[in-house]
Amino acid sequence: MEEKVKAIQQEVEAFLVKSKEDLETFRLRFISKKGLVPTLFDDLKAALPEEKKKLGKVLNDLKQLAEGKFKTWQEELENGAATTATDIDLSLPVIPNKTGNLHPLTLTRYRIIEIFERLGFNVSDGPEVEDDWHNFSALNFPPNHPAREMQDTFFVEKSGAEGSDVLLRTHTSNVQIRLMEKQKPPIRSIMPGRVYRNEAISARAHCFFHQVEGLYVDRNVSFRDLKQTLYHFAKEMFGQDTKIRLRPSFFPFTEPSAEIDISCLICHGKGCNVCKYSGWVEIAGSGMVHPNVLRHVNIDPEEFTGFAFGMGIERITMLRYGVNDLRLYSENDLRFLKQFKVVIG
Ligand code: 2NM
Repeated sequence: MEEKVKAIQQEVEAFLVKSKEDLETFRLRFISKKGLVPTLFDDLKAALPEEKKKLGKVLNDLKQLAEGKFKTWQEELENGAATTATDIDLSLPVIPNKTGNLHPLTLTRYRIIEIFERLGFNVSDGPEVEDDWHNFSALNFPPNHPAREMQDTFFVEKSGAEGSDVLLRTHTSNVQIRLMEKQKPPIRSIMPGRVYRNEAISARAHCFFHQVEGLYVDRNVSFRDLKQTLYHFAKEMFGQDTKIRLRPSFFPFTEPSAEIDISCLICHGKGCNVCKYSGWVEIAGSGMVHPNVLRHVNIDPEEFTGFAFGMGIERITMLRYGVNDLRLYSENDLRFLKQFKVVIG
């Protein structure tokens, strides 16, 4: 009898339950009225009186073991948790996914490039440390323009000689000038890049930020090409029901010039604090390339015309994702950066 008990105990201990079916098999085999453990109690009645006490205790222990196991498994299966009998412990913490992700400004830059590449624009690049000629003079900035002051521009070297100061570019238009110097029309190109301005850092201003400028120069390029191109861009970027509005503006390098607004994405024109209750938000500056600029790069303004535009990547990213502080882009706080995890491809 003792051996029989031992064998059954070993079997109970080795039994694996992974499903409700397993559990029922366990119950029928060991616990149910005709199961092995109750049957042992029947056998106990026939045992010798001097053995009864000892065997009774052993049997009670076995009964408790079997019923205890049954109860634990039953609870685990009911809670949908892993059973202690499986190899996989689903209660362990997950292995963290340590892959990085693209910066939100990079995501926006990629999207802008994608939209313009489909229209036949290519991407050009140029230096961030620039001379005065390519950053100001060639772009028709007059000699005493305020942007040329120390308060607005970071100078690397101030030589005093006209056109030769070295500075950190204040816009990516320097790349347009360099491109037109070495390539003649047709030109259809966009220039994404970092630019620098001597500004105090706040939620709305930073001493460096990112722009995408665009340039299209050919015969018969007109203002309506500009308008339709930026209308197409706005719809691709912000949704097909986006409207645009042009407001007259002024830049030294374009004439005429216009500021481009889009209908407010947040309130759809009803009025909110993103559009300051106007229903419109500014996204870009633009205009027809000034004839003086074309002359500076030896392109005949009688033969060729062009349009140009510039937009801030930070600003477009703010509208896209609801970012409300420029400083977030450069603080490298992972709690911010991790929110832009996207699956590419
Ligand atoms: C802007 C707004 C309007 C611009 C003009 C030129 C060039 F070189 F063709 F004259 N490049 N970029 C331009 C025009 C930039 O940024 C707000």
